[in-house]
Amino acid sequence: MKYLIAAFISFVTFASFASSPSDPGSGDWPMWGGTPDRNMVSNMKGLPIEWDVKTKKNIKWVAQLGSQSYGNPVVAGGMVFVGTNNEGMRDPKQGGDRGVLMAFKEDTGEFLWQQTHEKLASGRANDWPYQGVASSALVEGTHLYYVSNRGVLWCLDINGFRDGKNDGPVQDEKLTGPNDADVIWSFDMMEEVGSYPHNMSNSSPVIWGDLVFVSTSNGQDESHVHIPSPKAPAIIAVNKNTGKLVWEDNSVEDRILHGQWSTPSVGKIGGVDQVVSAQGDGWVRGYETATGKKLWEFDTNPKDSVWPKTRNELISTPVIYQDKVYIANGQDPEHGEGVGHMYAIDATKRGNITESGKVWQFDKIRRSISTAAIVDGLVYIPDFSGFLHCLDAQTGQEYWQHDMLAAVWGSALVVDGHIYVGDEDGDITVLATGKTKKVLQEQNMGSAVYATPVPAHGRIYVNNRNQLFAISVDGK
Ligand SMILES: [Ca+2]
Ligand SMILES: [Ca+2]
Repeated sequence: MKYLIAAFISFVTFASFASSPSDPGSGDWPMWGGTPDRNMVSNMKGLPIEWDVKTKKNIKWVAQLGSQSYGNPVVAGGMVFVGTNNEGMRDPKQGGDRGVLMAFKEDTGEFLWQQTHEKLASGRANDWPYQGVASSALVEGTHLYYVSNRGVLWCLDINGFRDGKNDGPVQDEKLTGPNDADVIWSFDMMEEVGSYPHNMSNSSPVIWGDLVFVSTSNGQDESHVHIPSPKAPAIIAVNKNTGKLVWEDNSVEDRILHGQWSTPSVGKIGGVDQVVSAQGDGWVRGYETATGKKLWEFDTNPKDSVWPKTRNELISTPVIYQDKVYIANGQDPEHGEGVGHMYAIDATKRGNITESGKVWQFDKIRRSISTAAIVDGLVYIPDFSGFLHCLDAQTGQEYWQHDMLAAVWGSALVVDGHIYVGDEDGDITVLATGKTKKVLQEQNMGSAVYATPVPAHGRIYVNNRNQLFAISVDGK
């Protein structure tokens, strides 16, 4: 009887997980978006909707980061990992301007270890001063993957040297103390595939099977006319165990409008495992995961649009939901506000699907670099002009919008009937999900929030420019 009950419980668990592919199902938040489809939703319950960073109400802990933090936190293996710069220097031996990935203990916020990267000698063209590590890490088992400010894809041991072992084929780390990173392997995209990242490398890895996928950030040089590496791929697939290149694709060729700062997504679409990549010519492309065979491509810009006034690039991450891809276009925040377009794309179609794959187009969004959260048939997506939109996932009809009164760089997280979204003024607004707008709370984090709040084990983790917060009801 006991075994029967156990079997039944595991069946129920599997069924509830299967019905919500966008929830990691483990209580962790191990990658950007939580799951490979990148849908910013979670099934978690009991998260706080109000807190106060001044009085410490519902604040579990606060950890110091650098002065600018564009990476988003991920939570796995009892740790929180986040990208930042080196202005909160943890080790005087590693001084100066660097990109930094930091690991903290999930329960206490104790700093555990870091990996730092000096800036590229080529300077702002490839590696903008003080912007640090802008990639959100991915954790699978004991391995952590991210892209550094130098355009290198890293695989590290999440336990560093604190496990008393130097893991992986890389054994010649110069720093091997308890606060240093244990490297498994690395893949230098500038050296290996000739990419020339424009201003920063920021792709957040995604894994499917044995492959890890990242964008190369290949782009223009500082002239904003010339593309130094027109033959370099926009997306690569690397074996997650060996760090060897498996496939690459350069459909974008020399048509990059500016940079390539979107991040790939993966899902089963129409029964086919696809990696979806938003690229520097404003097109979104779908590939067979195992082979890199291109399945479809979709232009997100109207034919008569002109760069940079009305034609946009893609910085937002594509979200895969019920065989469709949801994405908004926009531009580098430095370019300011402007017109944008949002699409639902039927990714079961093949070839150039700009017409045949267009399920709907929404033109009342402004330029957006945010990623959608889709739940119960509703899409929640902010834009860079500060409007949060609620759209019908099937039709694109807008139910409501909310003016945050400041630019939004991050994305909305939806969990337990609540929408959390941060803005450049440092406010995090919490709204109720549903077809009617309802603002529940607003709280200020003390400095700009470029990141997206993430849920893990009953807490919310979010970073402002220089601090990482763990937020939970009664500081649990
Ligand atoms: Ca180790
Ligand atoms: Ca090692």
